[in-house]
Amino acid sequence: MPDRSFLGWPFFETRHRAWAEKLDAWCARNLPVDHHDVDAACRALVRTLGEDGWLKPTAIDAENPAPLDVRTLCITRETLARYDGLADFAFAMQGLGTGAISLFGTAEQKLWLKKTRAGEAIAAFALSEPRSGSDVANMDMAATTDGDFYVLDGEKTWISNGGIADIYTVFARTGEAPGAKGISAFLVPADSKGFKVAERLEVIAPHPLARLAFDGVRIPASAMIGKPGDGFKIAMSVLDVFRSTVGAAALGFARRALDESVKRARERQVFGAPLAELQMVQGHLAEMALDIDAAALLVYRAAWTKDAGAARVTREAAMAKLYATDKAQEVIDKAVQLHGGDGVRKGHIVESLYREIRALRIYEGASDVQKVVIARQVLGGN
Ligand code: COS
Repeated sequence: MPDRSFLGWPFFETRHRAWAEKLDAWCARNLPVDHHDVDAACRALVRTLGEDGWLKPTAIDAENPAPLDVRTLCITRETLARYDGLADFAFAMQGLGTGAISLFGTAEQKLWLKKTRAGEAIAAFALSEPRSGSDVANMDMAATTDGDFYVLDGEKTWISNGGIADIYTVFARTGEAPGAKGISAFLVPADSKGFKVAERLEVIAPHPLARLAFDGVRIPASAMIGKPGDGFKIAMSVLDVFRSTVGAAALGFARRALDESVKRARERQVFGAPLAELQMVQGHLAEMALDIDAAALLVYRAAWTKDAGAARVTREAAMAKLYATDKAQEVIDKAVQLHGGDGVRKGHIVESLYREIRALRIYEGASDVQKVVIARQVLGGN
């Protein structure tokens, strides 16, 4: 039985506990899905999650006016990740891909949110480029004005849901000022002329991922999200919300690794007794449980702080993401060790967790970038 004691912490309200319980039961009935064809699996997951109401917290508009509730996003990611990494991915990208629209979009742009919440449209967040990943302000992609239109030219890469998304939140240089102050955000439908998926990218934990090409993509000025030149701040504000949720997904993977390890330690006989009787094994299990609780405290502290109305949670979110993803990697590595040969056997749950966790220390701001962000906050900067 997974440890649910954290739900008793004062960060949560009754509605969070009820949501977690219902979602857990849903996951037990519906997950994991077959990952053989990841595009088809992802499309089906988005549709089912939408139909069954689980995508409701991913986007806000007049119909769903509550502020984005980061605790609900985190609990959902943690629970889904415990059962199926692809289900967590499908949920998370609906939120990240529409975050800028939820927070800064016009009523017209928000018409898309009804569809993304229902699982009828898939969303993606297109920020990284071949020449600028961690250094966002250095992006090359250009958006030039042409009457009442903008024309987008350039490339985006490592774009999750690239290839299956219906809409992309795209960041491009509009040139109001050099660097961070000359970037704007746009809503670009996948059927825009001149847009194409240049390359599908395969990674160790497969999910839809692509390099995208924009060749003279003409979009109306009304497709701009927020104001000209605000794109960098919009991207950072969205990441402030979703970085904590990456930590929550890592927590879900780590909890699953601990659950599997406890089971293994109880069942596996070694030198005439269960593995669990070896003090060295007990030491590993204790460290895993400790790392998970410490990570959960940081994740839910960040989520609660945002939900309680803080204007910025840059420091809290960076700490949560950094600590939870790095520690989950260590927890899962211990789980692999405790499983011996089975831990590296293709198809074993622990082997898949080992592959799933690695990218979380890179995407939405690598661990190294989180340290830069935390240090700047500590030193009193941005
Ligand atoms: N919320 C709101 N505004 C923010 C912000 C935040 N979290 N972080 C920075 N800003 C503002 C700053 O206040 C500054 O505005 P002013 O000049 O008006 O004060 C402006 O944005 C530029 O900030 P800064 O000078 O810190 O920009 P840098 O280019 O130095 O940013 C980091 C550096 C590393 C913080 C940034 O590039 C980053 O987060 N990189 C990682 C990107 C990432 O996560 N990529 C993954 C893509 S999604 S898979």
